[in-house]
Amino acid sequence: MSNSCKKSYITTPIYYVNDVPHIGHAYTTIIADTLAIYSRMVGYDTFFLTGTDEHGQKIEQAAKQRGKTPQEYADEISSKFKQLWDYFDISYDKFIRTTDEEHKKGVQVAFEKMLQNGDIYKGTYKGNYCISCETFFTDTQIVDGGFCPDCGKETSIVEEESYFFKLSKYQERLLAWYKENEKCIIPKTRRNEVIRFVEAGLEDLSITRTSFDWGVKLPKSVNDPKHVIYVWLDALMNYLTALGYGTGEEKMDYWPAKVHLIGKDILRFHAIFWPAFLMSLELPLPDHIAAHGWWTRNGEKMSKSKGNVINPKEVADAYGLENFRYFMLREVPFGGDGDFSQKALIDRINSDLGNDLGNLLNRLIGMSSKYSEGKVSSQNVTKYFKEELEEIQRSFEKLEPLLFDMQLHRYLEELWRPLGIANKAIDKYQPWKLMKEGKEEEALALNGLIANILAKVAIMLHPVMPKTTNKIAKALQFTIGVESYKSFVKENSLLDDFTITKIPPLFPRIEEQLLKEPEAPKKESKEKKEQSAGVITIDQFFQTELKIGTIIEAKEVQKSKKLLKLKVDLGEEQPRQIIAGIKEWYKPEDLVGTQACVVANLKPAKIMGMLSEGMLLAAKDENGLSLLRPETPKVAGTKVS
Ligand code: ME8
Repeated sequence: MSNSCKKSYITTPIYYVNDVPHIGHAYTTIIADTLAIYSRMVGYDTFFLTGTDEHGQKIEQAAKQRGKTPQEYADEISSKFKQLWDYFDISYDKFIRTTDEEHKKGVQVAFEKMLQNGDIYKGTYKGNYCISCETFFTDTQIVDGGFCPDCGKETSIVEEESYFFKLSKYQERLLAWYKENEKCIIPKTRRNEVIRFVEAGLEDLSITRTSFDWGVKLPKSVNDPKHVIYVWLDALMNYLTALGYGTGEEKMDYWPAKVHLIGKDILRFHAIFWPAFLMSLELPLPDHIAAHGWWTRNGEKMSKSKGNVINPKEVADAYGLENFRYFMLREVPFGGDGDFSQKALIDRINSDLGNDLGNLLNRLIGMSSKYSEGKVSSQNVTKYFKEELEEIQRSFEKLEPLLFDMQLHRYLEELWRPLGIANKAIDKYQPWKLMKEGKEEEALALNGLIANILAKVAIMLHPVMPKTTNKIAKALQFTIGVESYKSFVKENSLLDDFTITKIPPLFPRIEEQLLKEPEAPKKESKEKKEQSAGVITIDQFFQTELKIGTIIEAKEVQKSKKLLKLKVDLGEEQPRQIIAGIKEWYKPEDLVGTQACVVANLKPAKIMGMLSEGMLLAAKDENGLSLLRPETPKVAGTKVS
């Protein structure tokens, strides 16, 4: 950890209110929550921020589609995010909304400051705009002549008067920052990616829009009411306005952020625009911008339209919130993509949590009840298990730097090593044998070793599984917090003697998937598919009444180059009048007495003011048009089938 301060400011992205929270949002928030709990436990004065991003054209459109005002719509979805985080016991200190008055004011103050510093100028912007990503793309960036390189949706050309931020001015300073601060962007590969992007050259950034309304207005001092501030400037500023920037500064001593936790999709905004804005505002830059990977479903991006979105609440309700937290952090190396599967989740619960951790506690409860009426003592642990204790200590020393380096899966992997040592020690020393052999002191010391390992692991696992580890601590008669962290983890102290409290198994075995797999996107019914492929049923065919008609009269239609007026006998009381566009290919006199196939149940229509009571069937190719006729004469009115 850098020692810049004893403060620790941790943020998640503020989520767009155009969609309800899903497993991806939960992942970011759970990582941030883990870091925040850890931060508090190790004694940092911590401030954890999350919230919602509510302005912009995308939100304006989403609201409109639902017949709501943008504010009504934003209120509704924002509260869904807040409710979910509350349900998940996320330990945020502030939930910010970009529609908060203080935030809007803070954004305007920042705009004024950038203007004063000569970093904003007025110009015209023309570019390919993706509403979904709220981003302009250059002609070389767009794909297939007009599609967004990020989300694949169609972009539109937007030309408008705009204020620009002099991003290009900060190119060199940004590069220097990346190069001098190895961990400013985590993982390293992402940092390299950003360096390459910036080295290729930065263009100034359009930071206002005139094409819609739903955003923060420019400060009054600028007096240009048709502009609203670009959503990304508005959104990024939340990290400062949440601390009171521009409205009182009451919490600005938390700045700079220890870590901005984000998904890889929004790296460019955080790693390029944001530090440049901060430089312009003459503020220090964050310690880390950490970009994690993508959660997919069967290898595919999750989206509502594909029907493969995973609802994090359902997963947490079915499998246990903290098991779900553990799974997400353990399963995927930070920065990499991960595919969600219930099977993998069940394996982690049964194996890592159930076998390695839960069973160890059960065995300790069992053995200490049997051998010492539940009494556990650390007294002879060093005497018998010095080597094991040293090995454990080395493991814990390795743990510390891993969390803020975002090596969460390695952190958990490393944390499982002491559990492995404990489980192995039981198999190796076989306390039941020791007891039989009269080596009671050694057997009880082994229980002491196990209890101490469990206590230390519980403390370090606490940020990931707060409630579960509190239960373990309760069984072992201690409390997890700054004090116990200091004494058991930092100073390697051992537990005072205690009598174990029996608790029910923490991780009951899961035998089968508890959630129905989301239904595959609804398949079109066979019939529907055939219909759309142009296939009809026999019944549908017979809805068309086809008959053989005898043409008994044919006349030219005055002033028409194409039409002939025919009288056709369909075996009915009266011949029908049919207006046919066949004049180019047939002379009236040649038609009389011949037969043709007629659509007999067409709704009569008026053609050039004349009633037409049917249609002749004909085939036309480059050689001309031919009426379809029976090979040999048929009685007028014969059905065609
Ligand atoms: O981008 N896997 O908001 P957003 C992992 N408002 N993480 C995912 C994910 C997935 N499939 N889907 C979403 C915005 N996320 C802006 C941010 S910040 C100043 C403004 C997570 O609602 C991930 O953290 O689209 C990603 O960066 C974030 O949600 C995007 O949320």
